[in-house]
Amino acid sequence: MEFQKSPGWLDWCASPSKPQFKVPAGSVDAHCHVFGPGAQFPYAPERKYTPCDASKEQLYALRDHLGFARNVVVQATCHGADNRAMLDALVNSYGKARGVATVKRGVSDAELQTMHDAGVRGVRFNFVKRLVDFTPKDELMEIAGRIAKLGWHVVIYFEAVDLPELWDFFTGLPTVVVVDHMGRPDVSKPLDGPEFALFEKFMRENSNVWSKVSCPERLSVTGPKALNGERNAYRDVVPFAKRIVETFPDRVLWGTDWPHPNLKDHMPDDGLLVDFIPHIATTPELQKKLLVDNPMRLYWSEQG
Ligand code: 0GY
Repeated sequence: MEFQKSPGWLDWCASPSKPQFKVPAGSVDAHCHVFGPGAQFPYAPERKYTPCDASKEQLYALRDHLGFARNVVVQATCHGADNRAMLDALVNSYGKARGVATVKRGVSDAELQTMHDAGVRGVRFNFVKRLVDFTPKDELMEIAGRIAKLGWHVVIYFEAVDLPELWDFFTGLPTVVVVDHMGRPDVSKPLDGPEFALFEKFMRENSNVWSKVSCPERLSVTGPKALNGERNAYRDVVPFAKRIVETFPDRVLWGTDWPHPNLKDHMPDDGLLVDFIPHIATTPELQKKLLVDNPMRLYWSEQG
């Protein structure tokens, strides 16, 4: 099938630089996606955007280029609950990729088991209104109860302003809960203001809640952008991510978010994005927890 990219779509960076920061051996890119290719794995009819293709081969070439050892491939909303492209990436990764799926209430136990065997270890519940249609919370809670039995976790994606309304649902989830991109804080607001304080309270009071300290390119207001050799990019996001890494060092993950869906302003150089890491995890100990120990515990626990 032929697909037309959404107007203004920004393609991923085809020739990223080599990061100056050498990630520790065995590092995991714990948030990335594959898109199609559309001709092989068509985009979902209910999608809110049509991306450029971004194949498993291209993802794994980036992994090697950046010095990572493993990936966690998160189902992208442009594929809806059709997990075939993500599963195909997992089963062709030689065990170096795990996945996070999107499932509906109708999914069978056999389908869940097949996903588990392929390497899926979580489901994603998305509350970002521009990306997905509403799914009733009782359906999500029912899914959470079923996947908990497989030892999976729930990944949640939401905007900071929606946390108060979603709080009771999130704190009622029976699994580990992983927040995408720190719950999308507005980094133009104070670090110690009420909005980010609520997110810290969410993590502090709920020891099953983890956070990805990813996506500075999405959260940054004043940059500078990870382009043209800038190795100290997105400085306005650094205090937020650094605070979470230092307060909850055993419950943080990092990912590239390649191929960076829906960026409107610029497409980062992924090598320079990796150079963001030592600004938020400033010691070798914190870097190893963030990039190796934590993701291995969550996604490759059988190797622990
Ligand atoms: C991200 C962020 C976005 C998109 C998706 O699955 C998706 O379509 O997650 C976004 O547009 O903010 O984490 O990749």
